[in-house]
Amino acid sequence: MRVLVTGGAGYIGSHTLLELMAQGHEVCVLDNYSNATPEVLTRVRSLSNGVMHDYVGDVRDADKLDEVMQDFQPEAVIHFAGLKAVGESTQKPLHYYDVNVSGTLTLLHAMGRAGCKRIVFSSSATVYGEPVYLPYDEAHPTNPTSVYGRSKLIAEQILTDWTAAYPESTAVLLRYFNPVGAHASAQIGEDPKDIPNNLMPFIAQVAVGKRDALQVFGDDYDTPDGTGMRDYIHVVDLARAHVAAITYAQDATGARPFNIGTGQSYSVRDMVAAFERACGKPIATKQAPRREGDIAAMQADSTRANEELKWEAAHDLDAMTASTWAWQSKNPNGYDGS
Ligand code: GDU
Repeated sequence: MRVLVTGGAGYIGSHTLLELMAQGHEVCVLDNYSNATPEVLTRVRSLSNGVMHDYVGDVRDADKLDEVMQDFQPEAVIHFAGLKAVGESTQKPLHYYDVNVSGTLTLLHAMGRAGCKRIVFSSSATVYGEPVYLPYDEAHPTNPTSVYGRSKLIAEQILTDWTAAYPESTAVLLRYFNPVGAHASAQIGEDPKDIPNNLMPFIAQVAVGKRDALQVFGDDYDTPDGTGMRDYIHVVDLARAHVAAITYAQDATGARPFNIGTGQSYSVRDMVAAFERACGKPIATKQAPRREGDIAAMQADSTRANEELKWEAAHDLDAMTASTWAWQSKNPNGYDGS
């Protein structure tokens, strides 16, 4: 299929491009490089013989979207383009709603003008909010606790209403758990611009000597070692879930959410220990208070994705940490070093 990938130069988008092209899909990237660099696509091209087009532009720019749709004639869109920092979303709520909600609306209008009826949407487990039960299944109540989480849920609801009004359309809503890891080539990976907000890139930067110590946010949660527990998923497994979603969208109609996780969860201390095994050196840590808004533990029930998307996670924790270390040690300054 011809697949338009918004935000294709980002962390998850770039890995997805490679998996799509490996399965023979023709891809077209639209990215505004607000949190990415064109070097990503240079590397993706060097790793694949597939067909990839690319445009620089913003998903809120209707004229640019029309140009891309007219040139490329996509049969499906994977919509990654968006903002994702939970803390920042509280400081800049209108900006988050503008990019994540208005961006999705502008894209849907452009798809309508171009006759494109399939979309795979980059959503998040954060739409569930405080767990009523675990593991979360897709029927779990949605009650996000941040502006970021609400922007994702609102976009999901818009997509659901859109498919209800246009019966031939389909929206696959992928609710990601915690993506980590890097491509086996160690050529592409996660490259946060400032101080990393997330655990794995922070640990990786301590290991490579860019940061002194990891702050462990909270040691008094109701978990076996007192630190927060998450369902970490290898980014290549997550990328493959998008390929499975594209295949599913070929025949499906309507909107359907899918959890994309492994069903296993690990604590902050588990992650530090696993990373120490991967890099062969100690990771310095400092105990810190709980981070506002964090929950104790979360974990996915991904049975629906296993059954309906015919997808399952294949990489274990050691593969996640080893690939992160390979990427970080070969690219200590991320894409800037090239
Ligand atoms: N943590 C630390 N120190 C750090 C960073 C994180 O101890 O420097 C801890 C957190 O307290 C938490 C765990 O590590 O217990 C994971 O934290 P992350 O920031 O890596 O991930 P979150 O689960 O908080 O959030 C991520 C994404 C969100 C959202 C969410 C969905 O950042 O955007 O999608 O997953 O589950």
